[in-house]
Amino acid sequence: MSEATANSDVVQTPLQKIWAEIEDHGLESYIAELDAYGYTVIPPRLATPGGLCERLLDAVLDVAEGRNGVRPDLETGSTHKGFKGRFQALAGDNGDSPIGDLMQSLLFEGRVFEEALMNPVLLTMASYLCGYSVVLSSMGCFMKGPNVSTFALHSDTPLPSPLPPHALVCNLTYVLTEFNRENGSTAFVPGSHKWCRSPEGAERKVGDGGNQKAVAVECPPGSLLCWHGNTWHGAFNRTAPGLRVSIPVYMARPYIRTQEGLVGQIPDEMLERNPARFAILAQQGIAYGYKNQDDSVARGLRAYKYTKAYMDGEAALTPGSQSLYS
Ligand SMILES: O=C(O)CCC(=O)C(=O)O
Ligand SMILES: [Fe+2]
Repeated sequence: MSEATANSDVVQTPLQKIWAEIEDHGLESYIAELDAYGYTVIPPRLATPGGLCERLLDAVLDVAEGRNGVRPDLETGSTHKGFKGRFQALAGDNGDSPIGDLMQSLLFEGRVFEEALMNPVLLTMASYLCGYSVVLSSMGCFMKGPNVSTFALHSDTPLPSPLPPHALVCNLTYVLTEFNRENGSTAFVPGSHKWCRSPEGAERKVGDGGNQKAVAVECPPGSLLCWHGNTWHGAFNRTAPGLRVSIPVYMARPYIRTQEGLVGQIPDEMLERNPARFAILAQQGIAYGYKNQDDSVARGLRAYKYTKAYMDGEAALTPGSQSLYS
């Protein structure tokens, strides 16, 4: 690090801290790729050590069995072939769900999902893209069997175009089964995060006769697929037997409307067993969204309590620093 970047009078503490984290985890080349192309794949050895991928896969298979009453068939995909489910309306006459089954609100389904959220590599990528005040917007699971419908290209930024160049949201997806085109992997348009707009009309189509700039991502189970919220992406349909399973951890800056509404929903024991940052990630630092006067006071006090605990903890780690909370 140069003399200037080591000096907190010159470079803000959050920038110094995020760079130190990137170096600690050996993520420099993935950050470069993310900046250049709008997405990157972090390999399993860095993204999911300690059997995290296998434990997440087991856990989502259990959730699927619990919610749908049938154990998913990973080998043949027969349980999810041509799945329509609640996506009947989207599917059209000859179509099926472009994303298979979508199981939402996983954070409450077991400790392994808390671990997935607190994964230091995932948090480094999220903090780099959306700041240290980033929150969880949603954590769900896509479970897709053989299907015919491709998933149209879109950006994840929940705003009309033009989009700001910095990431308001980011997507950090745990890849739990092999991703390639035949397996229905995610499609990306490299560099599209710099265009600051969402795709429209014919440029949204994935697959034959579709957007020729869309490429299939290829990576092994256990990878973490990370993208800037503006990056154009969708998915190829799955032509191979079996299931494609992934957990998108969708994160947002705290002033962006989130998919899940977690304020007041997190049990105290879950907050107590996790570090102070967990409460911030779980939206407990957000005061907006109150229902009445009493709720506005309660939410304000709760937000102050959890934000202070997080900031005090960070300040103790780096005495004399400027606020990391940006
Ligand atoms: O199904 C896919 O691979 C794309 C998922 C997606 O669009 C998302 O998680 O935002
Ligand atoms: Fe998306």
